[in-house]
Amino acid sequence: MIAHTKRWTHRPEGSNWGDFGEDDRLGRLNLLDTDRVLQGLQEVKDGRIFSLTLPLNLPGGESSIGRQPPRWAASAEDEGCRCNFHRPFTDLLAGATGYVCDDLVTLHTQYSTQWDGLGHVGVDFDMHGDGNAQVTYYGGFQARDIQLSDVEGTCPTNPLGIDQVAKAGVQGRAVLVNLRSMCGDARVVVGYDLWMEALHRQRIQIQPGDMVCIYTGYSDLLLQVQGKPDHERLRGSCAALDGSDQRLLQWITDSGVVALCADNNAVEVVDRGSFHSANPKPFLPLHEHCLFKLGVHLGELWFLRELAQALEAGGRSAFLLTAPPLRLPGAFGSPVTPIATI
Ligand code: UVW
Repeated sequence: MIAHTKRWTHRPEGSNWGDFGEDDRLGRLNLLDTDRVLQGLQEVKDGRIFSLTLPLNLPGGESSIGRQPPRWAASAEDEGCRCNFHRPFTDLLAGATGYVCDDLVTLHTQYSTQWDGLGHVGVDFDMHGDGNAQVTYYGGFQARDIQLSDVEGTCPTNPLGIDQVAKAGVQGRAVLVNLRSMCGDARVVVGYDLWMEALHRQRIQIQPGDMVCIYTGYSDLLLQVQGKPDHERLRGSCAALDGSDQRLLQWITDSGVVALCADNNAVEVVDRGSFHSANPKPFLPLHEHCLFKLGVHLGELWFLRELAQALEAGGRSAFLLTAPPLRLPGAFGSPVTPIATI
């Protein structure tokens, strides 16, 4: 087999690999420079802030791909979780007074309000044009570059880890597209035409470097049922983007957006029924386009209702978004507590 000195020699058609440097790990987040932060600050008019997170124990129950709600350890000191704890930790502290509460929580990083990291979705791709397709991620990182640790309980090796994003910070101008006001609460598959109609009707000007939040009402349904989601009903509810619409994907490329953050579970429609091994196609085409080709991060299950209402009342759509993930080394995604300032 030929040893290649560069990570890749052919980039996927329509991708931007290499545009931010050969060893880039941030994708379009590179566009969030000081100018973008200052532009975001210009959208702050009265200083109101909105927390865009759900309670992290929602949606509730096990997700369709096996993600579980956060689990607290039993409140026993030797399991690491302390509640109203008063025994001194060491003999040196004998006689010290006071109580301590602290937590041990096990959580699926992408169970609730989250960022998908660029290492979340890979594709079989022949990046040297030698007929040898390999599992490949953004920027030509391969399966061998992204591995669980041999030491149980320690962080994976992942050059595209979400910690890169935490270190860079995530702050800049964002706009909210209100699909609920146009589509209502029924499942509407939003392709390029409907998307452009929403932008036009809401007079939204998207600039390269913007983060885009997409309000559909899905998280409101989750809040209503308080941890007991009816998956059948949810599948038939609220708008979601049509990842199979090539014109919509091309819009994402051309617009220069940095991130797409929706209040639904996958940004795009998750097609469960039309796969055939004779004619394979991507399970999540918008994920592949954004995470694998463009380095556009995806936010999912954000809580956007209060922000959407405030922006609508003010006749505006732009705001300052601050949304760093946890600096979890090598993680494939992360919970996030996004803050909108308007
Ligand atoms: C999958 O469903 C695989 O991912 P996500 O949560 O990003 O939609």
